[in-house]
Amino acid sequence: MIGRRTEWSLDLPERYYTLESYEGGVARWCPGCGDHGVLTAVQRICRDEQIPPEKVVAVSGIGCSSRFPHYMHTYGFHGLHGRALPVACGVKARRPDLHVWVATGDGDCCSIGAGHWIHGVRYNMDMTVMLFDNNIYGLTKKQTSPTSPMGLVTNTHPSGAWLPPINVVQSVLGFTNASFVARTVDWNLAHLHQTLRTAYHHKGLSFIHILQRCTAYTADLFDRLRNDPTKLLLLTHDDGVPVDPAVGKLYTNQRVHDPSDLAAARQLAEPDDVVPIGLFYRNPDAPLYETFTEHGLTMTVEDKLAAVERELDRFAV
Ligand SMILES: Cc1ncc(C[n+]2csc(CCOP(=O)(O)OP(=O)(O)O)c2C)c(N)n1
Ligand SMILES: [Mg+2]
Repeated sequence: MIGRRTEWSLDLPERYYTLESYEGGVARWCPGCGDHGVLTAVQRICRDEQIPPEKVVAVSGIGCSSRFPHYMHTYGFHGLHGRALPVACGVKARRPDLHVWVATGDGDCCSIGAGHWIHGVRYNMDMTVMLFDNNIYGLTKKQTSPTSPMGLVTNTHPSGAWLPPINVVQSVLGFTNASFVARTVDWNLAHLHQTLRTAYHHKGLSFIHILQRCTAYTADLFDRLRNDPTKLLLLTHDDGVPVDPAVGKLYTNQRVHDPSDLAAARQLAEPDDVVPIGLFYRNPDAPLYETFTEHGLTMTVEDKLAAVERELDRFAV
């Protein structure tokens, strides 16, 4: 036939995804902001796992950290303030085949979004939730957040934050049906990467509390932890976050912690001068809400209409 060569094949070559496959717009976060490292870690995990970009959705609320979806060359949803988790649960309910990364801030999650925080964790849908905790409202320029330490001078509390901060890890460990709770820091990229990778492989909602530097408003807040590595307690266990040799060498203050032990996890989460990082708790048997929402996903429109008709017929007089 004219114009058609029989030796041509329409089979597409196998795709290999590089870091660039996941890179969206140029990140407009400040130089030195901890958010850059988290973004890179997520892109690296997507590349290492070779997740097709069209199978990834980044979901967020509002805040500096919530600009995350713009910088991923995947599907994304930059939602409303505090509403990252309801959007993410909705995506997961209809499209359980997609991997959802949720980016939320300490204001977004623990203040206006606190109600959704409790129920999102309880729904335990398979997604990775990253709380970027810079202890401040960054985007709106330095208001007290629920995790601001007492005495922190902010625009809403010029004489110092008035109330004790919410303990994020302790709170999540108190929520019903929590299935994966970890903490890491943005300034140790190896630990950050391994924590997010472990979270990605968990089936259920993995919640990661990330201590994140804001160079503009809370620049020196984590200096105490950064300048003295013994102020961080590295949690180790065969079922925990794998310890990179360089991380093990830097953080000599270590403790073997079995992540199936909820009581021990809660004790570790108590406020202390020394801050534990790693996996606090994991329960692979916690029920997942998508086992409920998956019902009927494969039904055709005709099947659904027929089911509705059948139900209505029961009330026919
Ligand atoms: C309903 C609503 N209330 C208030 C705001 C204003 N607002 C935007 S971002 C933000 C706080 C952001 O802080 P955080 O979640 O910690 O994110 P960060 O900027 O620190 O990453 C606030 C109060 C808003 N956009 N919508
Ligand atoms: Mg914040």
